Amino acid sequence: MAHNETGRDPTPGMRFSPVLMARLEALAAFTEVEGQLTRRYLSPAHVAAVGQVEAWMAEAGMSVHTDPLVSAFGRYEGRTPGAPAIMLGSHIDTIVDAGRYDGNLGVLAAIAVVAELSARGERLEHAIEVAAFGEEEGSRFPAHILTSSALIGAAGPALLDIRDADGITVREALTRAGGNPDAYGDCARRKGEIAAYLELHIEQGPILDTQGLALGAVTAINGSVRTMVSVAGFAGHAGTVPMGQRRDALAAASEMILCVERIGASEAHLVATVGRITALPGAQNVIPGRVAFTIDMRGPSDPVRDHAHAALVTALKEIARRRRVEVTIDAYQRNAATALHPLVIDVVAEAITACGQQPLRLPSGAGHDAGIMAGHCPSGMIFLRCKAGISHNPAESITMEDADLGVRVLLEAARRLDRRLG
Ligand code: HGY
Ligand code: MN
Ligand code: MN
Repeated sequence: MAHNETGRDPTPGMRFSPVLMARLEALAAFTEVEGQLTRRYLSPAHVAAVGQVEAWMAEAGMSVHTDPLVSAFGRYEGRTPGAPAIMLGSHIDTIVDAGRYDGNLGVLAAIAVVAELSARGERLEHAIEVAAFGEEEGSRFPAHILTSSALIGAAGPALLDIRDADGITVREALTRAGGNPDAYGDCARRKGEIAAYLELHIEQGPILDTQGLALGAVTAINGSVRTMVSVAGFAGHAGTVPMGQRRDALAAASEMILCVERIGASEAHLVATVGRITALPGAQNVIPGRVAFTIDMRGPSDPVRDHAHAALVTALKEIARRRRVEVTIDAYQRNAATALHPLVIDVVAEAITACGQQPLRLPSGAGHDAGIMAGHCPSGMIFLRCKAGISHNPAESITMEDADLGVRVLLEAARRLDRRLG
């Protein structure tokens, strides 16, 4: 893209997205399940995708390395080798039966930005690093935004003992995937190595699409608390135990789940979701004795969210008492609501304007690696419109035109950040 002092793009046209969209399709083939995109952290599909992303990084002129937790990094030096980097990143792990763009778009668009700089022989003051994080979703291990947390030094040895649904530990999975579990501490970057972090990501909500806008400057990321609830009743014969004598764990959990929905709807901007449930022994003719389900509660205000979560815990315990079942409630991961950096937000808004679009400033209901990086360096996000806000669904979609705009704005923002960070 030709670049002039006004920062306005004199050559509108889809310069980047034909390759970008083709690569997003190609990357979607790295899946655990034929016919859908499921690429959980450290699966063979994820490890193969890391290899493909690193090949594209190298092709774009970057030096490449894989860290001990199997995140991929590409580095494009600035005018002075070894200079602090502007990191452009996102994640390449996915949920089960995912769309193509959640996470993957940000990583491949960042590679397109470096390819453009490289093709033009353009060097910035700062290096550019591209990060392809893993286990952002937490769809394999109950520990989301895991590898970006390790990058900022927030991971401890306990992470290696976390188990997936099959009982495999992070340590075992890393060893199988060619990672280096005992060197997880080496993932941590020193303060100052990364001057800023910027992530292009689909909005995963309907605001941009509803307002007919392509891009947004993200102001904050909602905080979340992830909880595992276990209900213990008493298994029995479905045909013989009178209804009044049952301690039915699934019926109790069902009443609890409706309570999650009621309390989630009790505050503006608060949301609460039960995404997964297991009922054992799971036979048609047995009264369920044990049930486990997840709760994902989020909101822009930590105090409001925590107050709602406390009310929910009280309500679940009351339901358990009344139904004579045992309940254990493990709030295993909390992430604070995070404001993104004012300078980065402004630069993103300016870059959107420079690319001929109206910048909307908006918060993110979804969690992102940027929420972790914000604790380490000035961080921000560019949201790209996705059709009807659909995400965490294979129907997730973006247009070729918007994808091209996304790369151009990411490139423009990187150039502007380079000048503004000093
Ligand atoms: O769950 C989230 O908000 C993100 O998609 N990991
Ligand atoms: Mn996601
Ligand atoms: Mn994501």
